Amino acid sequence: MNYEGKTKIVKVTDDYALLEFKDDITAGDGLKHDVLTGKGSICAETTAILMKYLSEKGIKTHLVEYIPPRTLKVIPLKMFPLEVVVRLKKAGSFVRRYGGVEGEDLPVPLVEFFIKDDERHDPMVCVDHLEILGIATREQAEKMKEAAVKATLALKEFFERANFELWDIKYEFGLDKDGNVVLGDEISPDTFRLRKKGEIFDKDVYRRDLGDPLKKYREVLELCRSLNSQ
Ligand code: U5P
Repeated sequence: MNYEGKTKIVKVTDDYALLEFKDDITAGDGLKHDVLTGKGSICAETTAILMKYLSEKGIKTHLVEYIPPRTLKVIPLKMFPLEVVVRLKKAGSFVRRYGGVEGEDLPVPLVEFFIKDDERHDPMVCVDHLEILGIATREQAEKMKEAAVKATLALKEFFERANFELWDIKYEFGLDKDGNVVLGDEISPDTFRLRKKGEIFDKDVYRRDLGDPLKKYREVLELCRSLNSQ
């Protein structure tokens, strides 16, 4: 069975799934859309490096192997229709909702759940919604929260080695065949905010029309390659 999303094609076979990264970039619930040749391979390899790092830190991910240039072999997951955001600093929709200054520290990592639904602009929900709407049990929600914070602190440490700041990040989780909560989808400049001395290395370059996003995405991949080989 095949599924096509805004930025990926998923091909499910008996034992594995293949996640093919497209060159598309979107923002604003899919209203802004472009094709950047080479983006798919950059995001696929970046995801592979970061998920391998996270699995070494004890976090269960769907990654089996990177198949160059733009595909990941992964274990099939039944995905929760959710985005799990962890914030270390104030930015983006946090600032729009609650105020404050971009880049200000949060005292502890903040976890937010959003239902994936472009038409409703991805409504933010709490654990009670997840239970009552039948999206996830309280226990599954707690597991997502715990894994998301652990992954974020590990990635923060990874990027800090090169003096980059991880501001926030979005994860997607699913259940494997044994019912374990496993980290799926991707980890790339599409899904996190990464800064160095005020310079933007993530999709905000595209969202805010600040230049060539691909140049920054390439620099993040080079950074991941070099930190990974240290
Ligand atoms: N994010 C996504 N996909 C979305 C919405 C947000 O990956 O559909 C990521 C952003 O790139 C950012 C974090 O790193 O989640 C928080 O985004 P925001 O809620 O501040 O827009």
